[in-house]
Amino acid sequence: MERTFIMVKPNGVARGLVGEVVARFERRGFTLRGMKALRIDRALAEQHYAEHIGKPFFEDLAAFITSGPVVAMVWEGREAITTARTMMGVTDSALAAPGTIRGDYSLSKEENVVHGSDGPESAAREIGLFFDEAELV
Ligand code: IDP
Ligand code: MG
Repeated sequence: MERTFIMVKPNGVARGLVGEVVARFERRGFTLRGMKALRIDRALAEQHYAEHIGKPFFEDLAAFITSGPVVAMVWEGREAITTARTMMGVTDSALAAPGTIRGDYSLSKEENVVHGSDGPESAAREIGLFFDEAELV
């Protein structure tokens, strides 16, 4: 069994899409191990998106991700990381396939509703960034 870090971004929370995202992971068969609503501050944004610091879109990304509450989750299941990325769709929502979260709920490259870890190392790092071990069931 594998764990992945999934987050509903500020536009997804503001638009009332938390339940929609949760329902998809539940119905797919994943087990919810942790969940919290929080407001990301600048320092956490820089840690979470460390790989993107210095890229042209980083300042807009940091402003967006700190703009309102997010919902952070840990989901567990077989091939969780890859399967979650498939369920989310590609980064640019306009290109994301219908039936994916981004492909069903966004047209934006930046405000693309959800974040999901892209590999085992980032999953472990991101889970540790947002959750204490005691917060995971
Ligand atoms: P991912 O979320 O699909 O893993 P990443 O390349 O890791 O995509 O980028 C992180 C986030 O940064 C994206 O989800 C999106 O919100 C934003 N982003 C990525 N590329 C661009 C861009 O070219 N313009 C604006 N925002 C971008
Ligand atoms: Mg990424």
